Amino acid sequence: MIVAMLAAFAGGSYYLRTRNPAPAPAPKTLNPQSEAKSYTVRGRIEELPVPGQPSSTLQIHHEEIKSFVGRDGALGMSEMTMSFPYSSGVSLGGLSIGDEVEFLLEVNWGGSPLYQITRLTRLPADTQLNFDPAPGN
Ligand SMILES: [Cu+2]
Repeated sequence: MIVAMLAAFAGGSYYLRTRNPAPAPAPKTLNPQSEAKSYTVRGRIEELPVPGQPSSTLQIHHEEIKSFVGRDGALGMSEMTMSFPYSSGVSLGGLSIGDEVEFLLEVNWGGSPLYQITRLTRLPADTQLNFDPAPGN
């Protein structure tokens, strides 16, 4: 009895396998929006989040990121000051405005958040960042 049931089950499963093959795995897409990328970036801290002030952010003037792939696939991001979300593992303790830092920026245009800093270290105070000189300098 049990043997008969097993045989029937095995036969049924064989039937399903042969008549309804599983769909092939989707081919890996080359769409940049679904590719997670990370960039090592240097910059200077312009603003730090202040506890109790939700509008305050981690703001960094970052160097040009030549290999950056934008949401539309465009290559490169110029130097600019912008706010960055950061992961819970990133400690900002001991950092001050004006500090020069190197950070890992993880970008996933198909994810949430779209981008965030996942690692950040302070650079030596005499680090020369590559910023365009301000007009008149
Ligand atoms: Cu930017």
